[in-house]
Amino acid sequence: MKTLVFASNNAHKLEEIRAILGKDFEVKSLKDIGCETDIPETGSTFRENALQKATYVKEHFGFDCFADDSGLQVEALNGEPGVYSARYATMNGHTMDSGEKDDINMDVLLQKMEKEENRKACFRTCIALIYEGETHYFDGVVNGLIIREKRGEGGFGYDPIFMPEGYEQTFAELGNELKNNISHRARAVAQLVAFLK
Ligand code: ITT
Repeated sequence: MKTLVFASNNAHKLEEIRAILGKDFEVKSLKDIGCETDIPETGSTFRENALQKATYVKEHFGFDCFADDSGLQVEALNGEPGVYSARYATMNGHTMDSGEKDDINMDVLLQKMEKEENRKACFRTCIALIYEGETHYFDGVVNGLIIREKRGEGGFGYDPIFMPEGYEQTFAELGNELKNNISHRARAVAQLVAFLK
């Protein structure tokens, strides 16, 4: 059995990937290898950030490793919030508790989009894998529209304002099971799994 580190402490993401790769790979978290650093993500693309995290683990801990980075890209905003998705409101001058972060990020985006007719957007994930001395990338995209008000209670982040192509409900209304089958992350993970298997 091979050991791979997933450079994340997001329990939900870890559980999901372990369920898929469990029989063939031992997937360790950052905590499992004693990495307590908040690994810097200073790149200007998802790919750069994912590689930065995977490289950090390889260089400091020696394990083969994969890492992901994701976010929302809005066409009318030239791809914003992009790599700044998690801290979009802060970058636009707002201060807040971490509990309100998702809500205020969405408010900032909706306000910028108020007069905008072009509502096209996509969620994007890039996974960088360092495996047996080589680097591989796996991308996942889901296209959709930014609606004008928040709808639904499920998911996280920008889910209440994102309606994926082919559906009349937002990611937050569709429920986690369906979302996790069609999401950007699911698509990137599916490619990673196909490669590893
Ligand atoms: P890590 O510790 O794994 O980095 P994170 O919360 O930063 O966790 P991502 O890098 O995957 O997760 O995503 C960055 C931001 O992009 C996230 O905080 C959300 O605002 C947004 N985002 C990413 N995927 C999303 C999804 O499926 N639904 C809604 N928003 C999402």
